[in-house]
Amino acid sequence: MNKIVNLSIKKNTVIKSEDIYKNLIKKVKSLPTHFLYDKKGSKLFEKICKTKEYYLTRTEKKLLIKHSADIIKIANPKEILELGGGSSKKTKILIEAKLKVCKNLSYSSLDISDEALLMTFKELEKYKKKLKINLYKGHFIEDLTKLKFKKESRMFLFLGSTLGNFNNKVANKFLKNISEAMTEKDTFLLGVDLIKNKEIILSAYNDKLGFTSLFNKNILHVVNKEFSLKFKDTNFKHVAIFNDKKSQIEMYLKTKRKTKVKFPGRKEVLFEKGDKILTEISRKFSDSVLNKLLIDAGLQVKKEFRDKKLSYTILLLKTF
Ligand code: AVI
Repeated sequence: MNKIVNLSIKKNTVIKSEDIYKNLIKKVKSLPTHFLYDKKGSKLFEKICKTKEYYLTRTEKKLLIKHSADIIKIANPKEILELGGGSSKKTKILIEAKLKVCKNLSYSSLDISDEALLMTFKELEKYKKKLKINLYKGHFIEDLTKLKFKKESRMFLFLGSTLGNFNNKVANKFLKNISEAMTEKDTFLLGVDLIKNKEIILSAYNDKLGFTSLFNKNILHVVNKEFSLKFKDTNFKHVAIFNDKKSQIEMYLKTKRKTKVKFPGRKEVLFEKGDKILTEISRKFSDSVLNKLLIDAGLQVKKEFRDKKLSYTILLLKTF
């Protein structure tokens, strides 16, 4: 088994109980999104990806199957570096395309979740003879620059429209970080969900089997464990709405009844019936918003692979 290298998440980026408390007494209450992705959350996300409503994974996979040979030919990577890759099922398509035309490849995955990294390893283990696998535990914004790279051409991967989970400021910083880490030989493959019919988007975040609801509520178990709290998930329901103005899904936990949560060494946080806690945003980009983000980060499109019907795009980018 490959060892997971811990990039030792900086102390000042570790969230304290105090920060959770402060965010829950604000008018717009929220919990940090990354707490959705513990072991159970990562498994539930895998299940969401397989639901019939969640078009993102399927569409992106289809695009990769169709264009992987082309992507590999243009990018010609010696190393693939995936940021927040989840279980890397889709990345396998690119790795296979590359291994068809060459015998050696390095693959590095940087993810916040041990579980996701282990799933990645399981998924890619069979290529071990030809593929050097490096697993890094860390945050793909703060820890990206800590990675040691080969000087040869690399392809950064950021798939699944995870960019949509960042607000504009964070997305901007993230893209700039990547752009600054890139040399002119490197490329960056970015998968992004675009604006489309609202009903299609809404149903993707309100699947009938209820996996998104379980995934959302799981954040309460994570913060309970992490900060010795006693949120009862039965007091909350999953709500996902589409904010037209911001062009984003907003996922909330809405209180079903008046409820309170005691913070160790602090007062209780009181929730009125109907109060909402924001747990995640998922932006759906227009071409103009996306282009502005790319230009601001010093990135330009080398080639685009787009599914017109489901409005999803994979961009092969380079720096300018
Ligand atoms: C990981 N990320 C791209 C997913 C999304 O679609 O924003 C997370 C997710 N949340 C609910 N369903 C899926």
